[in-house]
Amino acid sequence: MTYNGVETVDRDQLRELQSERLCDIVEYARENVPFYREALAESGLPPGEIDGIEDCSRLPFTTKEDFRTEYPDGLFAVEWDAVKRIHASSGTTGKPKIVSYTDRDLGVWRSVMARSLAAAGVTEGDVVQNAYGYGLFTGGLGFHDGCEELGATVVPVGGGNTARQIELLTDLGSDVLACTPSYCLYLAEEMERRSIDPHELPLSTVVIGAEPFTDPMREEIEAALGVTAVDVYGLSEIIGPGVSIECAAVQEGLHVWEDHFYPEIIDPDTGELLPEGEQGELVLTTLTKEALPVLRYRTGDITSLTREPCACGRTHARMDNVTGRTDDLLIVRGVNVYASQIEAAMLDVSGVAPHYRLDLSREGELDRMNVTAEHHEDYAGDVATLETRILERLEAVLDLTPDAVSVVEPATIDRTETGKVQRVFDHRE
Ligand code: DLL
Repeated sequence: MTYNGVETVDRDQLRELQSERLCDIVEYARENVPFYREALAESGLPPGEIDGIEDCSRLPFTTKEDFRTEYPDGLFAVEWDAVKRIHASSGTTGKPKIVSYTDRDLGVWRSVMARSLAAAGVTEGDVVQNAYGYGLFTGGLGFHDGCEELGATVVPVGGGNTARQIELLTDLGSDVLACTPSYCLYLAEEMERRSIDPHELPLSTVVIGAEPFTDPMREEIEAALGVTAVDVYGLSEIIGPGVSIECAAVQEGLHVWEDHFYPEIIDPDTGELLPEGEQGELVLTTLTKEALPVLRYRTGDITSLTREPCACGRTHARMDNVTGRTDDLLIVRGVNVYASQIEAAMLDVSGVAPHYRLDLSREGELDRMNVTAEHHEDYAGDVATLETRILERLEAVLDLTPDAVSVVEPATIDRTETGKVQRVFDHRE
């Protein structure tokens, strides 16, 4: 079921709306953000030059670095008294990116989150256990507001506190669980350890996002909990969760709410626009943001786009599941590989559980890669065989021979109870 008529609007009408909004947001950013005034002038785009959505690719990019140099509020388009909320996203290094919202922005966020939850199959009467972290991270409050807007019952438990999570899931009979995929797996494991069978609970849907996961990982989650896992995507710089989501009805790509966020795919090396269907870096432009309008933001996330109609009836473009980021590319002895490719290849080997870590180091001039993975609880074979199978699979699929593969007992590798999981440990710097 759709939440808002705009989700199924005719594509010509959608384009018209996008064109109008793009022209307005470009002039708004020029007038109110000195950074954009300069960037637009440097790009040779005088006022009035942007005439429609087809001109979007003429605009200059905004990068993560721009958020850093303009820290904390250099990209804001409004005075502080109009800012009603702040969130932040912590990078791995340096200062966090500070993002701001006016009342109207918070309204847009609530409504795109409500739409997203409805697309995931959540309905008014559902109980949603929100295990995304509350605080500066956008996950907790983003989901919270969206649930309220939709009229669902929100259980604001936040991240971590696994014993409490399980107790609430059981006692309240939550219908929906919202959390990261890695935490979802951890909860499933802990339930098994406590002899609680998730299949006997009313839980039917998990809404997972905030970090990459592969299809085999999703299958593990669905089988362990007896649920449908729906992929939700977003980022603080654009709004938070609710930029795009899969429709539970079809689950072939994530609908990007194009009336508010305009997506493009570029070649990350040249910056050139790529045609529909090709994989590249996702670039997003906010069409309606007041406090923090962002033009052509280079997300670093790798995906592709399609505007083919979806059987669910929604007309908004769909992006592929994000399994990697441009800055996650590992170069190991000259071979380019993403952690997600290693994950997918390993999980193809039966008996391997979706808990692993990759350790990269350097010996003299040579890179070393050690892979550690757990075997499944019910794996009855010997560990050495599994290690060989993983090694062979990685060689065959990725052309990469790890220096060591260790298969360890279940529940050996550290779990992440709050925040985003880290699986790659690069000790080479
Ligand atoms: O992670 C917002 C969010 C919260 C999304 C809850 C979904 C659920 P940031 O902390 O700013 O915001 O991190 C954004 O996380 O650029 C991606 O690299 C990654 N990411 C987010 N969702 C997905 C997803 C939130 N579904 C960054 N699949 C993004 C893969 C994702 N990666």
